[in-house]
Amino acid sequence: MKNFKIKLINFENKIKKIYEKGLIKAPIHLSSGNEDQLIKIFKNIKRGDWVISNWRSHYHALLHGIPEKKILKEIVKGKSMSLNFKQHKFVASSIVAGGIPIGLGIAVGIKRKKKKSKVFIFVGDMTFETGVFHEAYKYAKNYKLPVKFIVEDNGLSTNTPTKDAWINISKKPKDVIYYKYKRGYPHHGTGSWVLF
Ligand SMILES: Cc1ncc(C[n+]2csc(CCOP(=O)(O)OP(=O)(O)O)c2C)c(N)n1
Ligand SMILES: [Mg+2]
Repeated sequence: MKNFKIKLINFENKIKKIYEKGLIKAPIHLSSGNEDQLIKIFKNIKRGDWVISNWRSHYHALLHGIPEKKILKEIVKGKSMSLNFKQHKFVASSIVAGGIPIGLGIAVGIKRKKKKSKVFIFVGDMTFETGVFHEAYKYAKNYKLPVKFIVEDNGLSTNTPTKDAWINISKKPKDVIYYKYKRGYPHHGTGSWVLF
């Protein structure tokens, strides 16, 4: 576990260095600060399960067993915000809530084919407040789909405190995995001004 935490942190540090040299000509979204929580969550995610992520997906991709080199190659190409590796059952969308209906559709397919795999859908605390999330949550529950939602709460929607924007923060249902963390980086970039 300790080794994996170091692997995750080293990976973000590597991306940071490459980005600050101006070699990644697209936004990057680092997290930092949620390594322990994610390592624990991914203990229950099998390689045959699907992981649906968002713009902040580097840790999810690494923890789902996608080789570092493959991820790095895509990030350097400018694909950090939408890492997709179908062969590894990994989907990420840069659209807020964009991955949710995709994950739901995959789960419907799994159920129809009577397969055993599950779909794990990661959402930020602001994405959790969207109508898309709540419709998908109800649908997944009503049709007993093999879906598990994980809410990653850093308290922020880009730079807006989520609770200021939404006032009545939704109650987290008991069957949703939920964890809090303090973002170690700005919403995107590294905090340094980069000229391309
Ligand atoms: C449809 C859409 N609207 C706006 C954006 C811009 N945007 C990117 S991330 C984000 C905030 C998301 O906050 P949260 O779900 O809490 O995720 P976090 O980035 O904090 O992990 C917004 C508004 C977007 N990507 N897609
Ligand atoms: Mg957030």
